[in-house]
Amino acid sequence: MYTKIFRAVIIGAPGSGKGTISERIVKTFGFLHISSGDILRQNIINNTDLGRKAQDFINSGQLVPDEIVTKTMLARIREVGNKSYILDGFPRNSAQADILSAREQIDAVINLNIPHDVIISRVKNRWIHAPSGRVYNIGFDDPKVPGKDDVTGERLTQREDDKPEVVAKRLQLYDELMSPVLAWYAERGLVTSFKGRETKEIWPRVERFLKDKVQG
Ligand code: G5P
Ligand code: MG
Repeated sequence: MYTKIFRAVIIGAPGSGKGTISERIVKTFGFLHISSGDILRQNIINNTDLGRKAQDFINSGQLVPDEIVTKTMLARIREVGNKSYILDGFPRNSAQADILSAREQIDAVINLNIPHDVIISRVKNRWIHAPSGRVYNIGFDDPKVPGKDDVTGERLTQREDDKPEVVAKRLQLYDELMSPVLAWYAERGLVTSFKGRETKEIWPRVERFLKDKVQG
């Protein structure tokens, strides 16, 4: 459908809708979704060496050390090869952004700008199917059967790091570490920001933006 290879990064605070918007990008444009958080959570479920190393950092709202995440993410990007992708959750600070820019040519940065009060009320209602990364929200994107994943029927869980005190910490860390990363991408003319309170107002704008980019 779309032949041009496009490499995008999606940036936004915890709970801003990066996963939700990425899922729609996957469905509409066929991009691959590479989510550092999903990869780390899958590793925790599978009790891998990486999962064991990452678990305590994630549950307490801290970043997993750069060398662990960077190695994993670069390997995944390499695996993807010559395909369009949307990177979600990586880079997460200036050091990761430097490493990524040395390896990959990023075509666009989609910045989701959602007020903190909206985020705090959303994450309380978030339920996930951790093995796949599928995300639900009570009252917004309900599973067909309460508490069960639509595709596998398996049990949904809440994220350990969605507890209010951990969310507050993640939001603070995000502002501190991502402001310079956003500024760095903005200086290079790569950032397009989408401001709003709801995915239904943001998604049509992201869709139009990407259509112009991939067809242009
Ligand atoms: P993650 O997994 O990267 P965050 O904190 O960046 O986590 P998160 O929480 O996954 O981001 P999101 O993907 O931006 O949020 O948001 P989402 O899941 O799509 O939407 C949030 C909720 O709102 C969902 O329930 C969704 O259904 C709902 N929703 C969406 N739109 C609407 C709407 O319009 N209305 C309503 N009512 N609801 C809506 O990172 C987690 C941890 O992993 C480690 C760190 O420890 C990090 O804290 N990590 C890394 N560490 C180091 N370096 C890296 N690069 C790392 N990457 C991850
Ligand atoms: Mg996410």
